[in-house]
Amino acid sequence: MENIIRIAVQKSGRLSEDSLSLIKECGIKFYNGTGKLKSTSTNFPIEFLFLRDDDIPGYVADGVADLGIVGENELVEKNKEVLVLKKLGFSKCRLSLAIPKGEEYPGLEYFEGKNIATSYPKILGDYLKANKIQAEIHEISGSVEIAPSIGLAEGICDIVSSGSTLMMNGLKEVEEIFRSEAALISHPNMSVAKKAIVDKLLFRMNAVQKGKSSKYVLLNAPNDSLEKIVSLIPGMRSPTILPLAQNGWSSVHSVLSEDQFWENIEELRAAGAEGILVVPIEKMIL
Ligand code: PRT
Ligand code: ZN
Repeated sequence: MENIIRIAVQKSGRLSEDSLSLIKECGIKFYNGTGKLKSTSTNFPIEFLFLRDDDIPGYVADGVADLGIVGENELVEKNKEVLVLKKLGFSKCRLSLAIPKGEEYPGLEYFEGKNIATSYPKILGDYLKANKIQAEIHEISGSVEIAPSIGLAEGICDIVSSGSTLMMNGLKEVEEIFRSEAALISHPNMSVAKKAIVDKLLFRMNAVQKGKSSKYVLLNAPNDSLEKIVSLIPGMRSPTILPLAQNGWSSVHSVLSEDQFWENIEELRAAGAEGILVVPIEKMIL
């Protein structure tokens, strides 16, 4: 079908919720009943396939799905021919090497001749090769972190987020080998009609992402410090300045990144700004 695109998203797991809320924030409506494997939007030409994340790169490479949302770790590991259209900023994690807590770690040479358990044999293999370390890779599909304690391997290479799983299993992180976040991927050769739909979706996703990282700031300021305040919150084109009912005061409205706001807050207050409101932005189109 040419006038509809198909996107593969994780059925249930760490990527699912953020993937679906991003799509909803793009104004795309769909029914996501439990146990459903397929769904079609009621107001945008897109169909959803709910899959295991491991299968997403392959489905997109084969063209069964036109788009997919998957972790970069899975993407690089599966090594399929797809394009990365956009990094999505959620499901951030790292792939790291870890060893038993009590072991001395002299550096990567620790792993020379050792056994390493992982679910990421390709990424680990490439890393060891690039660093000229000869080690045995023991591929297992889950519960990697128990491998050292049951004598299956001397070290592991696994996804780490907070680090608490490693700690609970008496392990310590010694090398970070890969950083990952969720990415929007596409089939490498899409028809012009499908590309046009994907462009529409990307336009919306960009607006949502820009909105999230920006804030709408309103504040009151004495007129004699307006110049200073405007320089601290320059906004998209320039701030809006409205007179207050009280003589000598104005209300200044601007849009800026949250980081920029916090960096300048003391200077804003020192310049006489008061009644400062910071409001979230849902979508932002420049
Ligand atoms: O069923 P399906 O195959 O679809 O899901 P899955 O079980 O393979 O994957 P899932 O849902 O666990 O993770 C999906 C993606 O989320 C991963 O491919 C990563 O890109 C990303 N991600 C982000 C994580 C984590 N954070 C994470 N903490 N994936 C896994 N973990 C696991 C890790 O394997 C380890 O067991 O959480 C543990 C470590 O967490 P901390 O916080 O204790 O360090
Ligand atoms: Zn998986």
